[in-house]
Amino acid sequence: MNEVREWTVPGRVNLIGEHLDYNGGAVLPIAIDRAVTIKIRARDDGAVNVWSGGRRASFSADVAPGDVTDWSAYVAAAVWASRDADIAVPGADIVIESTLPTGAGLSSSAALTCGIAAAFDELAGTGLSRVDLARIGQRAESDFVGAPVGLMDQLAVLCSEPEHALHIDFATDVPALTPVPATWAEAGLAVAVIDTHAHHELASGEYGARRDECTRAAEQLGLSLLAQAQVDAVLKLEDELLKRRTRHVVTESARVRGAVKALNAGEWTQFGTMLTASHESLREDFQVSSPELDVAVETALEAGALGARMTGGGFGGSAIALLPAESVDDLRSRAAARFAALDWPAPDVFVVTPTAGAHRVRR
Ligand code: GAF
Repeated sequence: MNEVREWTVPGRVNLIGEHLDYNGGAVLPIAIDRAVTIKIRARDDGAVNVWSGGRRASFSADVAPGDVTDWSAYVAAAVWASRDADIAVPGADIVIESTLPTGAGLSSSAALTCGIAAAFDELAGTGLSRVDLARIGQRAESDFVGAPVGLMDQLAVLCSEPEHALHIDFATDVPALTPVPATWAEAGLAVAVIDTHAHHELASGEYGARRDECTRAAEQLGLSLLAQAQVDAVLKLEDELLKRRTRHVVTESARVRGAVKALNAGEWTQFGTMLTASHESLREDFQVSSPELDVAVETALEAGALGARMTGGGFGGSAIALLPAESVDDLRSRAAARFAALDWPAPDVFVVTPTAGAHRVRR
């Protein structure tokens, strides 16, 4: 009987730098202390069996895009992308458990695909780098599931270090990764997630539409990537929509630079200001927020947050707030009351701390 191996793969919260990864900009996520656990045992008969939340699915290890479309599609996608990257997958039994909500914009899908790729890589002894594994996770989502995502989430869940944010600069073909100490807890502050329960779905058209708009704006500016645009780029465009998208990318890039300085210096008021300004830009210029996310951010600011913003792709999902640790309970009750008044289900509010990327649990 083959040995069972266990992997823990965290979700992520992006502190700032939204919709910049696919534009060649820089981002600043943390891996969080909510995770997917993957127990995996190799099989030699070419079958893949998956158990999760009382459900079971089975498919062949030589699965191809289009073959699996039910709840196990992300697992099938990771199997397909791993094999396509020359990792030998002879079959497997996989049990998945999670403390990471799905559809909350906290990268449960990246955690699953990257964790499975990392586990197969280790079982097969292929020895791929974490960046290569991240690309396998990205390929699984874009070419199997049909969500044309960037590479931020995969790198965050694979490469983060405990107590650090991960600055990822996508200006070059191989992204540059720099851990930045994340010390807000020492100042009595916390980062809280407000999961709005408004479903977020990247495979639906809006995310891809934003990518296309950014590509068009870059083309009109004669750039290969929109994050290369200078401050005056907006003046050179005629289309009002493309001006807005470009303004977000240019100003968000500046905010990431400012936020990294503030994080390094422990300038928390300044850091918070950047978060809130990022949300305004995502709401007005990039137009990826939602009523639930806007109310979550407003409520966090009313509860005394130094800054708050939506995190991840948007169109639902979660917001984050940087606030005094002692104000988290107040935020939770205010958010419950605001959402109830609007007939929305109560959001989940929980504190997250920066944790390590995917790792094998050794017993
Ligand atoms: C989603 C995508 F998966 C990321 O690649 C990134 O573009 C993000 O939205 C927006 O910053 O999480």
